[in-house]
Amino acid sequence: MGFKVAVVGATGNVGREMLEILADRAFPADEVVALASRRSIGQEVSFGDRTLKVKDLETYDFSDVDICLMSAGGAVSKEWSPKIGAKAAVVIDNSSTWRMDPDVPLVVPEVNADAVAGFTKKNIIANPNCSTAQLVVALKPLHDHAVIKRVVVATYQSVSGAGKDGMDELFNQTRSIFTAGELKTTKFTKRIAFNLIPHIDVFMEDGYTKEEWKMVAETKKILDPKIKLTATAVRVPVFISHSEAVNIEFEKPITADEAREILRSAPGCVVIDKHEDGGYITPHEAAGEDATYISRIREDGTVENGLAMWVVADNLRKGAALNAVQIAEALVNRKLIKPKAKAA
Ligand code: 11C
Repeated sequence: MGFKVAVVGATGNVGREMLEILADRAFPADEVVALASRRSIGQEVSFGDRTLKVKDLETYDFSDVDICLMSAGGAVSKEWSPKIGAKAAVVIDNSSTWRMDPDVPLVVPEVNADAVAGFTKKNIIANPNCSTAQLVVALKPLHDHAVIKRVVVATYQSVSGAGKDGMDELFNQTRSIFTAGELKTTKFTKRIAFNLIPHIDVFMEDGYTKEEWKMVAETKKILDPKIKLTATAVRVPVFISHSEAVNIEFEKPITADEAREILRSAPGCVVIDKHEDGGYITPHEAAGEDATYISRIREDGTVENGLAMWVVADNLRKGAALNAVQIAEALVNRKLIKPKAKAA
């Protein structure tokens, strides 16, 4: 007897990936339901070689749902994740709404899988921001070896992080530039085609953006509150995959060769680091893949025990949908939940 899994936000970029990944990884589900807001009812979405008709979130009865993967935006999560949790379904929530709640675990399975056990207070587990997820996957094994003191990161984030509207805006602007059409800017604050925008999410009082703040706060919660981190988050004209230039200062010595060896055998990491033309990963190559790729690992002689590296992952997969499914797998593998149908 398998689980009943609901995917809320099933027509969005991340919801579609969640369905694909559940099917690809043969998650032990007897039934998968696709849910969304009223305007998407009746649309069809792919689940393996089947299609599912999208049902209405508002009227759905969650009583027999075991696991709910939620990716429908912050407002929907705020209202619905507690309601669904109250029906004894474990909600794995991809929004930022619950991440900093002390009663909600924030989990990247390669880093803190055991934290899933803390779901019981609210029946909610939070999925981190995409730019944090890939970063902590790469930092964790190095932290275990040499203890990270400080991280300086600059991100190069794809437009899919801003949803389908972000992808459409890059596509339409690029086409307009070549066809001398009207250049419309609605999703982003400035033109994104053939440009970069050093601004993701809202501005905070200290001049950082919320995206940058999330990387700091989430890294502390998932990996280690003692790590100091500063970030500059930049939107780039790439459709899928976030890239990060990461500079790390450690307490103990670590060479680039040691870091390469550690990362080569670390869960979720793939090292592509040949010191030759093309011997590194680019976001285009990481799109559609599950791994967090690490390239350009080198010692930074400007600080004691410093390393620099380049980290790339598919933001819709490791940054969102894959991480959520891995959290569900961690619950199942630890036998922390069992199918309601079986319990009845
Ligand atoms: C972006 N990282 O690229 C954001 C998207 O807190 O889950 C995900 C925002 C979040 O725009």
